[in-house]
Amino acid sequence: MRPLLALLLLIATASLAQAGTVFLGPSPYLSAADSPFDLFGLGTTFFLEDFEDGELNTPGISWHGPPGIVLEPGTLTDSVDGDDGVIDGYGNGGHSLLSRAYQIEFSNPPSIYLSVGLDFDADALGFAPTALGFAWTDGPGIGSVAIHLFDNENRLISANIWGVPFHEPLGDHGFDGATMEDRFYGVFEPSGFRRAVITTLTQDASVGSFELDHLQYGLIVPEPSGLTTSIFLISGALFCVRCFGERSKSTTQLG
Ligand SMILES: [Ca+2]
Ligand SMILES: [Ca+2]
Ligand SMILES: [Ca+2]
Ligand SMILES: [Ca+2]
Repeated sequence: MRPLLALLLLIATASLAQAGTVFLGPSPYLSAADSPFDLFGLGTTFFLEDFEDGELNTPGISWHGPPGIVLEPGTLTDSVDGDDGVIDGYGNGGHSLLSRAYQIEFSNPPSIYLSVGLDFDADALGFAPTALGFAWTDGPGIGSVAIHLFDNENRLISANIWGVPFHEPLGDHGFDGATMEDRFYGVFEPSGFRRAVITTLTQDASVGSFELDHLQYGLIVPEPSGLTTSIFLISGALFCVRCFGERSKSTTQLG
């Protein structure tokens, strides 16, 4: 097995056994209404960056590594469907984020890792975020999606790979902004995190980036009883390690 992939699988498997961590998705996502997080109200403990103002500028978040490129509305842009005002199967009229980080492993065939790195400022936020999600909107037709979370000492604390690496149906093999294949991925990590890396894994050498949208993150507080407060609107379409009872009081701010 390829060394980098083996490492990714090892840490993903280890983290799945970690108590309290919940991975969410993939689930269809056409607007913020499809988020499994409780988005009630706009506030101070949860944020959603939809890139519609052309920038990554919601509170307490910045690039780690190469900044992504915010795509303006256009024929190749694959925003979340509802951002252009109408859910019609296309996201061309909105803005999305295009990844820039690219790593290739020269196996046969070569393995390609496309990623977006994000830092979270706990001082600015007033807390270390415990929840992260996003909508994957475009990229290779065959591949997988991964999230890796790190603490304030840059130690990996949880990770997951959705799908069989390099073999899972992922994109729609088109570049026209269609939204049928758009999917939400997310994680609840009760210990809090300071950095996240979102990766698309593929062996399709013709694809050098992927698009995401609706980055969402914030504070979810476990209950004193030890049962984690559920801030997720659990649906049958969501994959979860553990399902919980109540909804949180977290609030959301569109960016
Ligand atoms: Ca639309
Ligand atoms: Ca958007
Ligand atoms: Ca799409
Ligand atoms: Ca913004």
